[in-house]
Amino acid sequence: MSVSDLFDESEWMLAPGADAYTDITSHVSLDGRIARVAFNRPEVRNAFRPHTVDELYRSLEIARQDPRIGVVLLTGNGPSEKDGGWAFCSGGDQRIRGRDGYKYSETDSVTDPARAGRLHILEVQRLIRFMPKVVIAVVPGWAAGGGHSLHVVCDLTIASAEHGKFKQTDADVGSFDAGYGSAYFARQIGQKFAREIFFLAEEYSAQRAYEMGAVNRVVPHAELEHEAIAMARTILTKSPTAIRMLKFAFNAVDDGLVGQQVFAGEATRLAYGTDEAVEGRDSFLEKRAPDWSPYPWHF
Ligand code: S0N
Repeated sequence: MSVSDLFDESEWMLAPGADAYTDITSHVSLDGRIARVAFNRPEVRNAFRPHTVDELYRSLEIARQDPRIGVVLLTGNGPSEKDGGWAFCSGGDQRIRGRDGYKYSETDSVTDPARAGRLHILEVQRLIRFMPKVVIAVVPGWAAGGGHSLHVVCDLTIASAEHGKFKQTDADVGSFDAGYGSAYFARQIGQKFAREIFFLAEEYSAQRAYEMGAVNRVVPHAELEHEAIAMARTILTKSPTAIRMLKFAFNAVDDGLVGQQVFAGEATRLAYGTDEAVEGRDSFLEKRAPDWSPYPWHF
């Protein structure tokens, strides 16, 4: 099978280190400016096990640190060879979840107590949230459970009209994302809809999710990745600094002091680029009083 039926090989090259991945695929556009990271376990609707999350984190971190990349597409490969089903991600792999910790794989009988209660998918959520690049959830099929939460935390969502489906199963399986997956989701689409989606755990089409404000665009299945790349190309025509500051401004109001810290760090980075800040540094190094006279008290 090729990477995915929607994957256009002529657009992509392998990302650094990607040939070692088993649970995901990771590519970069030929001009190096867009990353495509995809769950690659279609036989389980792209559920993630701890190893999947490790690879996901690594590939996203590589994209974060690549100064040419401005947009990341997060998606799921498919369809499943078993039944033709499509998925973005169906959340945590229920076969390896245990009371005492996580097994390393579904065939392993040993659990690792050091992993008990460790949900490092939340570290991936934070990486997406705080990455100064635009992350687009490209949803070709099911976004369920922890997979639903991942789409929520992405900056934008584009979904397949025919196969895109949304369902928050957390309460069905005794799990709950009480952070971005629910509370921030309610900020996005409103309290009543968010509570309905969690409390009833029903299935929503891409069109219905769009009407609720959870999805930006619904496009024909065959066009999904091309449309996502087109969105990315539009974003790449914009000022990187403006996009970065806007993302952190959108985040700040919901992220408390961490949000303020991230935004403030970027403001300080901008200030360090001014002659005024250079004068402050130089006066210290030259053991003299700073001369602020060229710098007005702007109004
Ligand atoms: C996605 C759903 C709605 C798709 O339904 P559909 O199309 O009818 O397909 P199925 O026949 O159900 O599935 C096809 C095959 O895929 C397997 N499968 C699907 N999802 C998972 C999964 N999450 N884990 C393991 N296997 C999965 C099916 O079993 C089936 O296999 P076969 O063909 O062999 O029978 C539907 O599949 C569905 O509802 N899936 C479960 C969604 C879910 O509840 N996810 C977990 C929710 N919680 C979280 O994600 C939070 C994260 C988390 O807590 C965590 C993190 C790491 C490790 C574990 C966990 C954890 O959950 O505790």
